[in-house]
This record gives sequence, structure tokens and C-alpha cells, in this order.
Amino acid sequence: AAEKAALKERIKRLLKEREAVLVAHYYVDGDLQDLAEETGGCVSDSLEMARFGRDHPAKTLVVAGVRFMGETAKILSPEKRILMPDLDATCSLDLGCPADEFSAFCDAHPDRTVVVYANTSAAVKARADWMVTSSIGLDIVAHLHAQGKKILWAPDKHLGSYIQKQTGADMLLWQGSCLVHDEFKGIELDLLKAEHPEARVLVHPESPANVVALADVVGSTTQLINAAQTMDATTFIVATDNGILHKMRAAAPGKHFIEAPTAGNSATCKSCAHCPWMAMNGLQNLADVLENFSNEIHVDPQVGKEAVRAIDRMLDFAA
Ligand code: CIZ
Ligand code: SF4
Repeated sequence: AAEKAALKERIKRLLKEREAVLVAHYYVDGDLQDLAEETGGCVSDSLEMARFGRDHPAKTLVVAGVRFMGETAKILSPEKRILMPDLDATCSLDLGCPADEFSAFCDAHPDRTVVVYANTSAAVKARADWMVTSSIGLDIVAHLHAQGKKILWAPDKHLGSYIQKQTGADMLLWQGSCLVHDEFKGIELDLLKAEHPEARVLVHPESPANVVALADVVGSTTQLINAAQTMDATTFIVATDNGILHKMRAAAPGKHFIEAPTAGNSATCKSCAHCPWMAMNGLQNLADVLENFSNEIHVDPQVGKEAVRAIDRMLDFAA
């Protein structure tokens, strides 16, 4: 504990010395989220992290999250130095959608507007017409559908089919999934609901359809935290990465949060819903990158220029 406190103090000192700001995702370790908050950085979802980083005057951003988040920050702020605690922190959605295969898929369907989720590489974003996050994807697809556009969606099949059902849009779906959310189980969730009939169920739409079907609220991380705070209930079952519980408990003190069941849930593994790549962010590697200015994110400037159009479209739509 003393060691941890010393490490936190060292990081605070380094952030000042290096004139750097820390942006952290809701899914990373609670200590990192607290540090970001205490030092004037931000804790948020991938959209807000990128926007905050772009608008903050610091010349160095440290992104505690996964690689696509560092890349998005770099694309939006090419003049800034973007560092990440571990450059190998990736995402199964990004891994499952290689740029060359994706580009061929787009070429085969030239009549479709290409909409990609934020959880993709810079090269995939460069091939897209629009980038969306889970908080705004539904509104953007509804908007395109109203214009009579047919859509090619990548990479998350569950989020895609959820948006398809909600909007009625013509969507061709890439078959990717998040290895964390894909593990939530409908039957077990139904049983858990029966044990806690008073509980409200909060579900991220990267989860399978039979889990989404049991939700009281389906939404992005930020939307789920807001629901926990504002809904008139004291117990919630939460189907998303359990890193979010840190923020939910702080935002809604006195309320009770239960993790939704995953395939891995058992006597030995009570909380399996945690992204192994988010978990690669720690105090020690964060201190190291600040000390050494190591683990810098680079995006090919031409790719970045092409990718920024898809991101700016979303930001303009949101404004
Ligand atoms: O599942 C993820 O990685 C999410 C929800 C990212 C984000 O904040 O949009
Ligand atoms: Fe990707 Fe899922 Fe991890 Fe998010 S939680 S970074 S979607 S693997």
C-alpha cells in the first residue's frame, strides 16, 4: 500500500514535470481512473477521451486504455505526443477487422455507406465514411437510413444487429465481437434477475441479443453510468466490463451493483468480465512511460488525414 501511494505521488510529479495530462477509460484499473481525475485529466468513454485530449492544451497525452484510443487521439491531435502504458493493449474488435480484408469487403459493396465503430485501427477508419461510438451510432444510422442510404457496418455484429433492429436500416454486418461482452449469457442473466426481482438491468450493446433483450437500459458506458445514477432503483445488474463499477459506485453511492453472469463465472472465477487488454494498464508502466517518454503512438500522417474525416463527421453530427 505504501509502495502504491509512492508510485501515485511519483506519477503526479511526473505529469507536472512533463506537462502531460492523463486520460483514462472507465474499464481501466480504479487507481488510474482516480489519478486521471485528481490531476485534471479525464475518465470517460472513447469518444470523450479523444475530444478531451484534442481540446486540452497539454502537448503530451497519456492514454490509459487500448490502442485504438491512442490512435484516435493521435488522429485528432497529430501535433501532440501520445503515450500509452502498454502498446500491446489491443481489442478483439480491432484484431478481428484487418484493414486489407475490410477494404476488399468495402470494394465488393460500393453502393453502401461505410460506418465503423471506434474500436478499429486507423487504417480501417481511413476507409470509412463515418466513425461512430456506441453512444451515438444509433442516431447516426437512423439519420443515414432516413436519407435512404444502405449501410456497411463493422466490426461488432452485436452492436450492428441491435442498431439494425432499432432503426430498421439495411445493414450489412462484419462479423466481429468483443471478447468480454460476447461472454454474457442470457439464460444465467434471466436466473439472476429472478433472484433479484427488484434489480434493474444495464447492458452494453456489444452483448449478445438475448442479453440485450433482458435489459432495462441499453447504452454506452456513459449512458449506463447516468442510468445507475438517475434511475429510481437501488440494485443494478451490470453487463459490461466490470472496470465500470468503480465509477458507478462513486456516482451512485449507496446503490448496489451486481456483475452480470459470464460463461467463465464459477466458484473460482467470480468476475470474469474484464478486458485483458484494459488490464495491461498499471501504475508502474504508466510511471515508466512518463519517465522515459516511451511507448509513443504513431499514425501514418496520410492515413491519419483520411481517418479524421470519418471522425469529424461524427463530431460535427454530435455538436
Ligand atoms: O467496449 C469498449 O471498449 C467501449 C465501450 C469503448 C468505448 O468507450 O466506447
Ligand atoms: Fe475491445 Fe471489448 Fe476490450 Fe473494449 S472491452 S477494448 S471492445 S475487447
